[in-house]
Amino acid sequence: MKIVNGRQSIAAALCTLLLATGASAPTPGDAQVVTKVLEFEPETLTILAGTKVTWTVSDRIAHTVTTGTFTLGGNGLRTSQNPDGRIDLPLTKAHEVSYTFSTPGTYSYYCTLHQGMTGHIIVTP
Ligand SMILES: [Cu+2]
Repeated sequence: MKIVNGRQSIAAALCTLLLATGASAPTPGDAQVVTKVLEFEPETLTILAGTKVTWTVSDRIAHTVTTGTFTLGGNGLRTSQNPDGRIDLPLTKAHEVSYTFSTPGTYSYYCTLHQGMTGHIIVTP
């Protein structure tokens, strides 16, 4: 009887492990990026194509979500930026930003108001 219980425990543990692994894999649907004291969290978000990403403010500071290319200096602050026009919207407590990424690729974005705020959305097929 003890052996059976042991096997059940192992099976339960494996099941939990599988569920935990499954939960960390990207799934289509909705995803969130939240601002935290002048950072986008997570800084890099991996999603499946067709996922709608919503940016929300949790640091009570006004930001923007602006897609494009940029270069970073050694201190992690942007030294140049080139918006691509895909997304360029104010992000405030009252104005969330949502965008559905339908085409696989890597999309970089930044906040035009804060030189240290950058992020990436990796869209997989
Ligand atoms: Cu900002």
